[in-house]
Amino acid sequence: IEIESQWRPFVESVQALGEHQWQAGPIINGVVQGGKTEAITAPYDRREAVGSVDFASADQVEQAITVAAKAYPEWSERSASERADCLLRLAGLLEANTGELVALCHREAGKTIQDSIDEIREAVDFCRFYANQAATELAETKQVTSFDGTSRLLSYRGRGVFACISPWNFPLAIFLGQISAALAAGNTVVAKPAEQTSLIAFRAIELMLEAGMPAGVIQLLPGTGAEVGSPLTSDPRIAGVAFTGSTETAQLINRSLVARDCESVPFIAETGGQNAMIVDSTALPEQVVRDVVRSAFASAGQRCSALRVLFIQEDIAERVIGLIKGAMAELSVGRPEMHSTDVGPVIDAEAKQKLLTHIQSLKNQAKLVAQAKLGSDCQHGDFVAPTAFEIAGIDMLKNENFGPILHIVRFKASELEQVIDQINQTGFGLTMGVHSRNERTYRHIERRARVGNCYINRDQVGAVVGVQPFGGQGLSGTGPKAGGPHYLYRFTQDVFNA
Ligand code: TXE
Repeated sequence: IEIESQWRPFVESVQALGEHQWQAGPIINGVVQGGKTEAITAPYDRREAVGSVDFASADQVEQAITVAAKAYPEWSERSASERADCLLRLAGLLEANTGELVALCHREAGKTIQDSIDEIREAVDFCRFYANQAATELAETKQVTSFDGTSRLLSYRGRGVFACISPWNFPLAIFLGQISAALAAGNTVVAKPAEQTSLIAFRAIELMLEAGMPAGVIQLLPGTGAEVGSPLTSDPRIAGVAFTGSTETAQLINRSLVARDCESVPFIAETGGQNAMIVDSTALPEQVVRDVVRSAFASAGQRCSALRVLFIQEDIAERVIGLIKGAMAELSVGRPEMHSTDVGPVIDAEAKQKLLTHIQSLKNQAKLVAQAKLGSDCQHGDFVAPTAFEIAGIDMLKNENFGPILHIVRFKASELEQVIDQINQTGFGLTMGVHSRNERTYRHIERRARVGNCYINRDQVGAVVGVQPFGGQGLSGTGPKAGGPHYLYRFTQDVFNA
């Protein structure tokens, strides 16, 4: 009852905006521009129109960078607290418009109401966190004394125009997380949201302008990676790139920066994972299953932190797998605004096809453990039934499978070190989970795991701005962690004065 009453206002705003159509396009110097129009439909029912977006052209990429470059000197000269004030006002406006943003996030990205609420809250937290950090830490001038006794004053400045490129799976939180850090640090920004979620990004930039952000400081370029992202990141006037998305795209961008001999251009990348959980025989099976189901299938498995490969010690494997089967039979897959829905749609038909192809190929090579049933309301949307397979080893998986698919591997107690080695050898290093009641075991695994975030005896889906910073290593990202104490500094340069 309590949860229902928390949800009610948001469900009501989704219903009130039921037929509403949103429009979006490039925003350059505060003016909305036209472009090639794309229709947006809801992932849970492709018959339902959500609105339309105009994608930016190559000329508009050029213009947006010119405007942002011109606005940089004035913005970077402003005090950190003035810059922070704009972001704090934005945070207030996001809160005031949560109902609309939840509706938009739900309809455009297909997120459940709870995921949509969490999304808006995280975006608000990012804006406040970087604004407050800038207003306190970047406002100070520090005295630095070198080994020969000479003193210098150290202050921080922005770098210039930052390109911020974001994914669809956190269409507001990651989008505004990158932008708010870049702006708070004194840069101007050209932002390219994921092509699937341009509407919510557009609405956020409208609110940012309403909050008093100067028009030259933030430019929005909806469009595809090839047509907008690539020319944007390869423009020599770009002083830094913040990117969140797949490892493949990050590698492409990195190659183009290296080809331009741009080692001095910071490339802040947060990318994919092949996240594992290790369960030993001392773990509590019921708790393991609750956390496994949430880690693998929450948000339809479309979280970068989501569990992909579950390693279970042989002795309790039968019991845990039996419970997983039972839990998956209970999963409700369907329209995301329903309170009873556990798993909503995936983002689009292409993602669905990729996942179905993976499921089909594993059916020939591995043992199908369980597959949840699709609800009767799934036929017009991009739904993938949560599926679990038992596989021979993690090396069978070459890519990240970004959806509700769980792979299970059994291991013997004597093989624990090899299991950790195999996980580390994937080259990814985003999240890992451990379930064990033996403190020596879980501390040992935690020490050996080459991952950004290790979760012990809990689910594997958490990032909390300022409290539990998030980010990976290796193929999963360049660090430092978003929402942590060092992230903001990657957007600054040190300035020393005598
Ligand atoms: O990525 P894509 P998606 C990861 C997650 C998964 C991915 C999902 O693990 O791998 O993000 O996002 C643009 N030049 N994380 O499918 O396709 C593209 O248009 C420049 C990790 O959207 O790589 C979009 O705006 N840009 C995570 C963005 O790149 C290009 C948290 C991402 O697209 C481009 C969340 C190009 N050549 C998701 N091609 C973490 N580690 O924190 C595409 N784009």
